[in-house]
Amino acid sequence: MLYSVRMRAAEGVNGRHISGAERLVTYGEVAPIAQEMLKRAFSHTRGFADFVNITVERTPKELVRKVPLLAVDTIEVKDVNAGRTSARRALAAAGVTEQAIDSGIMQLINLPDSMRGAMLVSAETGARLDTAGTRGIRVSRMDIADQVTFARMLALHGLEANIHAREAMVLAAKVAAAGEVLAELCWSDDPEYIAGYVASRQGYIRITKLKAYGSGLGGRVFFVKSGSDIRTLTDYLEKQPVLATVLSEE
Ligand code: WAQ
Ligand code: MG
Repeated sequence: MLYSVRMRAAEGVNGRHISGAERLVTYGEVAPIAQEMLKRAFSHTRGFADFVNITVERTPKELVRKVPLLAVDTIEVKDVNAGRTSARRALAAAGVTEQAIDSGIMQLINLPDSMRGAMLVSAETGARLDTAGTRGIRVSRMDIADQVTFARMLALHGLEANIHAREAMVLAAKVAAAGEVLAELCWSDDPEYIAGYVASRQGYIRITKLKAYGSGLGGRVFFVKSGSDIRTLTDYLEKQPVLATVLSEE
């Protein structure tokens, strides 16, 4: 039996999003992880959380789907402009149209504030496809299958102490494994974390600067193939328990 442990912190029950976290762990890890999440919720750079929700849910192992972790590559850029250009190039290479790239980036940078979830955007037209509004679709119930192998792989990239990258790689692996998603664009809503990534089945491309230092506006855009069933995709992203496996040590 595994346990899904999820945390969401906000300024008030339906207030401004502060932070969230998702893990899928054994019984013995539930209490320490819940405690760690609580500590995180109360010490976040986005602000003070006056509402914290931690959910623990039994998850039978038989329901868990294994997905491959993506190969990691880093593009060093000199500034945000260069970073966004690299992101556009990577999205285009993954098959997202220019129109959808423009639209996805505009929808992200025009948000009044960061959402707790992601936007589903057509990879062809750039139109928003989900109906989650300012809440977004939250990917949940995922973790890494083997922490030890993952730690070794992160260390090879000099990322062993980088919790942002660690969590993002797991999320990106789950998202890329959805047949409906062509590519993902992300940068953090943490004001001090300026790196982001473009992910697709071809890999996880880290880009060292995707937003200005100090900005609390981040987000995720999942570029969805045309003709996809949005209900099926949303259900997979929110509900399907997933463990990501490290395929090879690059
Ligand atoms: N499901 C869907 N969207 C999410 C989720 C989730 N579980 N968690 C966060 N988001 C969305 C939400 O709109 C947030 O505002 C936004 O993404 C940013 O979330 O390799 O830390 O957790 O160095 O702040 C990129 C790492 C880190 C790059 C991204 O995102 C690297 C990060 P954050
Ligand atoms: Mg954040």
